[in-house]
Amino acid sequence: MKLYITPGSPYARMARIMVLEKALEHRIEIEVAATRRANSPYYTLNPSGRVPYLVRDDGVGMEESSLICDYLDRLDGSPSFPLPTGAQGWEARRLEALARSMLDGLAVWGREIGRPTNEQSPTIIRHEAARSERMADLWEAQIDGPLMQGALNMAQITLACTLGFSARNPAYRWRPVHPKLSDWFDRIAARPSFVATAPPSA
Ligand SMILES: N[C@@H](CCC(=O)N[C@@H](CS)C(=O)NCC(=O)O)C(=O)O
Repeated sequence: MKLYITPGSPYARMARIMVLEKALEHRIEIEVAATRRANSPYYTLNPSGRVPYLVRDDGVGMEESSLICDYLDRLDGSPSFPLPTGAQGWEARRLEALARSMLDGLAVWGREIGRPTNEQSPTIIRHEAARSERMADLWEAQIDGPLMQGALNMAQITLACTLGFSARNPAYRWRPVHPKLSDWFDRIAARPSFVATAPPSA
């Protein structure tokens, strides 16, 4: 199978972390895709042009980090990150959705600052910067919960890839007033799968 990524993409990073956490390196080849450029040959493979993108052994391609992570987790028939049942399952999905919501905002901000300066929108940048501050405040209050402190799960992977995106945006400084979140991030960022997939600095 082939997993298409870019080294700086936090969404692709989730899939790359899953490959490492599940020890699937022998089954999944990682390919760097040429995204965000006119007429990239990657578009013939994946018309949306997005990463992550997993081309399965049967030749079928799949988008969406959450779908790809779930697929990779179940490849060996023994999922390591299944959703808990009952109320805990809803809590896990609630937390994962919160983390993804924060990441989606940061991705908009990241795209904006990637444009030529004269095409950037200060309004969008202000809006996303403010959203990211509110979300970091929320996480500072939620990070002590059992699902964020317990065994690795998709909510933790999503939040850690979100916070790690600060390497790509120097203006996204969430650490100073969020000491608990900062400690939590440092612990999870030390895992080999996170170290190996750390995004290059902008
Ligand atoms: N909802 C998607 C988002 C994927 C996404 O937006 N990826 C970005 C990189 S961070 C991308 O491929 N952008 C290329 C483009 O917009 O053309 C997921 O969770 O996989």
